[in-house]
Amino acid sequence: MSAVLSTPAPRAAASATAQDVAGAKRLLLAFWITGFCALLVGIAIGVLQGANYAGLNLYPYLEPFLKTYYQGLTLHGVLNAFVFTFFTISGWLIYLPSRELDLRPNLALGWFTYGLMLLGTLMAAYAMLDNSSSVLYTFYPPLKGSPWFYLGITLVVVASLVPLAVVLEMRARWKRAHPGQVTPLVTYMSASILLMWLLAALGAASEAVFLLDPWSLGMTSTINPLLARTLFWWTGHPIVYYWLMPGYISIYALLPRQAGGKLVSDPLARLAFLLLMVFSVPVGTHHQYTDPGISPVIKGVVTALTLSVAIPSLITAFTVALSLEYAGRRRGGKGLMGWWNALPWRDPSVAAQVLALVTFIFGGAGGIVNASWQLDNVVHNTLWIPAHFHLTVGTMTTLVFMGVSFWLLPHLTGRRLYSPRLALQGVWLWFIGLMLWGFAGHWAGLDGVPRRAWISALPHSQYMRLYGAVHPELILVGIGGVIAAVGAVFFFICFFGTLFGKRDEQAMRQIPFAEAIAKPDGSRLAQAAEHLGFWTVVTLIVTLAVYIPTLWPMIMHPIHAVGFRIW
Ligand code: HAS
Ligand code: CU
Repeated sequence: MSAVLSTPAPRAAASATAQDVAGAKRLLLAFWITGFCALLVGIAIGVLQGANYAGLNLYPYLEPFLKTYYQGLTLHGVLNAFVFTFFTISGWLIYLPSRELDLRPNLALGWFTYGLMLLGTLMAAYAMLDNSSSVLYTFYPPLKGSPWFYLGITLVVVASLVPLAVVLEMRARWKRAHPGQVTPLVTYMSASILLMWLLAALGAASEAVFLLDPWSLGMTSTINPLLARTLFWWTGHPIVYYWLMPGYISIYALLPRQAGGKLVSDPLARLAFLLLMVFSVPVGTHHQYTDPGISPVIKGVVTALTLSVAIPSLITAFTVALSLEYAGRRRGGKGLMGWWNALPWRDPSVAAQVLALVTFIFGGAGGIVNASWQLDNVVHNTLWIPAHFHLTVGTMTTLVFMGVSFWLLPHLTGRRLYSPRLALQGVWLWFIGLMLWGFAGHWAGLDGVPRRAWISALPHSQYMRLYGAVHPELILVGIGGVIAAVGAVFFFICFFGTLFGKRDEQAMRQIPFAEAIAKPDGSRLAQAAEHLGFWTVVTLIVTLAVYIPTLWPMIMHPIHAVGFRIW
C-alpha cells in the first residue's frame, strides 16, 4: 500500500500542471495589463490629435506634461503602435500555444521578455516625456532624438523576438510526442508570425544598431537618411502583419466557435498565414514610392508584390465570412442575409470582432490603393494614410483585442466581466467613431490635407486657405475621435472593473478553440505548409532578392547628413 502511495501514476511527461497553467496565466496578465495601460495613455493623447484636426488646440492646457504637438504625436504613435501591440502580442503568442498543446511554456524566458520590454519602454518613455525625442514613431533621421529613445526601442524589438524561442521549443516538444502529425492550428499560426517577425525585425535592428544608436551616442557625426529610412521600412511594413496576424488567430481559430459555428477550412487558414509570411517581408519600400534614390524597377516589383499580399487577406475574408455564415445558419438564420442578424450580436466579444472585420473591408481597400504606385502619389503623406491605418491597426488589432479581453480577463482572473452591456456599447462607439474618423480622414486626404500637421500653429481659417479649400471633413475627424474616445472610456471601465470585480469560478471558462470542418489531417496543403523552416528560408531569399539591389547603391554612394532638432 505504502509503495503505491509513494509512487503516483506517472503523469504524461509533457502535459502542463495546474501550477504551470496558473504561471502562464500570470505572465499573460502582466503583458496584457501593461499593454492596455499604454493604450489608455496613447488614446488619451489621440483625442488631442483629433481635436487638432478640427482646429482646436488643447496643448496649452497640458503644458506641464506635453510641450509640443509633435511630442504628443510621438507618444501617441509609440504607445499605441509599439508598446500596446508588442506587450499584448508577446503574451498572447506564448499563452495560446501553451494551452492548445497543453504544455508548460518556458516561463523564465517569458518573464525575461517582459522585463526587457519594460526596460526598453521605460527608457523610450523617459526620452519622449522630457521632449528630447519628439521624432515621431517613424523616427526618421536626420531628426535626432536622445540615445535613451533609440536604445529603448532597440531593447523592445530584441525582447519581442524571444517568444519565438519559447513557441518553437514547445512545438518541438509536441512534435516529438506526436510524430508525423501537423502542428495544431494556433501553434502553427503563432510560430509563423514569430518567424516572419524574426526576418522583419532584421531591418530596424540593423538601423538601430549600426546607424541610430552609434549616431545618437556621438560615435558617428553624420547619418545616411535614405539608408536608415529603407531599413526602417524593411521592418515597418511587415510590422503591420505582426499586428494583424495575432488578431487573425482569434478571427480564424476562436471567433467561429464564439459565434456558434466552426472554422470552414483549417488548411486554408494555414495557407493564408504562409502567404502573409512570404509576401509581407520584401515589400517595405512601398512606403517610399516618393523617395528618390530607389530605382523605378524596384518600385514596380514592390508594387506587384504588395498587391499579392492582399491575397491572403482576401482568402481570410471569404473563409471567415463563410464560417460566420455557417454559425448564423446554425443559429437559425434563414435567407440570403438572415445568418448575419442571427449572429450573437449581444456578446460584446463577438460584436467587437465582427465589427472589426467590417472596418477592415475599407481599411484593406485603402491599402490596395496605397499599394498602387501611381495612386499612392495622390494620397502619400496626406490624412488618407492615418485614416487607412486607423481602419486597420485601430480595428483588426485594437478592437479585436478589446473583444478578446471580454473573455480573456475573466478566464485569466476568475472574475466576472464587468457590465457586458457597457462593454457592448463601448464596442459600438469605438466602431462608429473610427468609421467616421476613417471616412472623413480619407476624404480630407483626397483634398490634400497633410497627415502630420499642427493645424493650430496657424489660425484655422488661414490653415484652411493654405490648402486651398475649407475642409468640413476635418470637423468630422474630430467628432469621430471623440466618439471613439468615449467608447474607449467604456472599454476601460469594463477592463479595470473586471480586474477588480467579483470572483466567479464560472467565469474561468475554457479558451474557445474552434473545431474545423475541413481538417488538416491528410491535407497536402497542410503537409506542405508544415515545413516552416523551409518557408522561412524562401521568405529570406525573396527578401534579399529585393533588398540587395535596393540597399547596395545607398551603401556605395552614401549621403552624410548631420542631425537636426527642430522642436
Ligand atoms: Fe497598410 C501604410 C498597403 C494592410 C497599417 N499601413 C500603412 C501605415 C500603417 C499601415 C500603420 O502600399 C502607415 C505607415 C506610416 O506611418 O507611414 N496596407 C497596405 C496593403 C494592405 C495593408 C496592400 N496596413 C495594413 C494593415 C495594417 C496597416 C493590416 C495594420 C494592421 N499601407 C500600404 C501602403 C502604405 C501603407 C502602400 C504606404 C502608403 C504611403 O503612401 O505612405 C493589405 O494587407 C490589405 C489587405 C486587406 C484586404 C481586406 C480583407 C478584408 C477582410 C474582412 C472581411 C470581412 C468579413 C466580415 C469576413 C484586402 C479580411 C463579413 C462581412 C460581410 C459584409 C459578409
Ligand atoms: Cu506597408
